[in-house]
Amino acid sequence: MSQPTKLFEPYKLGTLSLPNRVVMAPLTRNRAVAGLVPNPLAIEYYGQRASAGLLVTEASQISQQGQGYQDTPGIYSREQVAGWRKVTDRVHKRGGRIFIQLWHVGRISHTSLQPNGGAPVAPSAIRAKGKTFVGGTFADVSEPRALELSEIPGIVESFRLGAANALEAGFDGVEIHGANGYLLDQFAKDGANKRTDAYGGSIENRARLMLEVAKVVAAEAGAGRTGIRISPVTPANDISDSNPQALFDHIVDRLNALKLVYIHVVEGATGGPRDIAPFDYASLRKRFDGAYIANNGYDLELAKKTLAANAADLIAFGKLYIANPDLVERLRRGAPLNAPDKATFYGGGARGYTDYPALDEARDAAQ
Ligand code: 8OZ
Repeated sequence: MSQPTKLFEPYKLGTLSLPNRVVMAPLTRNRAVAGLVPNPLAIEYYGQRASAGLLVTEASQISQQGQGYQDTPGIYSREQVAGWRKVTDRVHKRGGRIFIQLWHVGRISHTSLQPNGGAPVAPSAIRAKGKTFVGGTFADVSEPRALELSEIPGIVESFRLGAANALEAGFDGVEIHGANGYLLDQFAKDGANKRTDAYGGSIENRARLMLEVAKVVAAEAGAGRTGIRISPVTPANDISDSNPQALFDHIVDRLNALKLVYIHVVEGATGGPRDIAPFDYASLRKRFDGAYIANNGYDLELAKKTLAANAADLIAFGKLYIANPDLVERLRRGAPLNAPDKATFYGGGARGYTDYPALDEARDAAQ
C-alpha cells in the first residue's frame, strides 16, 4: 500500500468543491478549427480528463491581437463561445470543473496572425529572440511596436470581455495568463519593459497592467472564480527581470488584496529545470491567503512531498496530462503512465489527443 497523501483529499477552491488536489495544467494543442473555434474533439479531450480536481484549458486568446501561434482557440467571438459551451457541458456532465486560461501573447506573435498584418504589440519595441509556429512551420517572432498609453484600456477591456464570454460559455472560472513571457509578463519584467510612462520603470508601474487586468476580471467573474498564472524566473520566450523576488512579492501582495482564488506558480524554467534561478516561493505562499497551485516537473513523489510540507494546496501536471486522461486514477493506484508523444503535441487531430487510453481501456485492449 502506498502512503496516505493529501493529493486525493478534497479541497475547497472558492465555492467549488474539488474532489482531489490534482490540476490539469493549461496545455497549448493548436487544433482549433475555422474561426479559431475549439475543435469538436476538444469536447472529448477535456471530457476524458474530468476526474481532475480542476481542469484549466489551453491558453485562449482574448482578441485577434492576442494570438501568437496558429490554430489556438479564442474566447472573443460568438462562435468561439458556442464551441466552448460544448466543452464545459461535457466536463460538467462527467462531474468535472473547468477554468479557461485568458491569453494575450504581446510580442510573441507574427504579422501573419495580426489584424491587417500589423506588428504585434508589446510594452516596448524590443523583439524577442524566439520562434512561433505559423503556417505549419516555426518562424522568428515579428518585430513588435510599443503600445500607446491610450491603447492600454482597450487591452484591459478585452480581458474583461474574455471573462464575461467565459462565464457565458459555462466555465467555472478563469485563469489569467500572467506567465511565460507573454504580454502581462512582458510588462512586469524589466528585460522587456523600457517604458517611461505609468506602466514602466518602478516595480509598481510594471506590475500595473497585470493588476489592472486582475481587478477587472475579478470584478467580472468574481474574485472567487479568478486565478492567475505567474512564472517569476522563467526564461521562456526570452523574458527576464533584474529582481524577480521583489517584483513578485509586490504582485502577490496586491493579488491577495484583490482576493483572487488562486495563484498558479510555474516554479523554475517552464518545462525545464526547477532550479534555474534562486527564488523563494514560500514567500509568495506566505503573502497569499487563497490557494497556491504548484507547477513544473511534478511527479507523484514530489507532489506528495510538497503537499505534506504544506508548500502548496494543489499540484498542476502538464505533460503527464497530455498522455494520461485518467491521471488521477493512475496516480492513486501507482499505475504506470502512458508516455507522451512530442510529435503530436501541437496541431493535428485525434492522434495524440483523444486516443491515449485510460487504464481500463488499456487492459481491455490487451485481452
Ligand atoms: C507551448 C507552445 C505554445 C504556447 C505557454 C501558452 O507556454 C504557452 C505555450 C506553450 O504558456
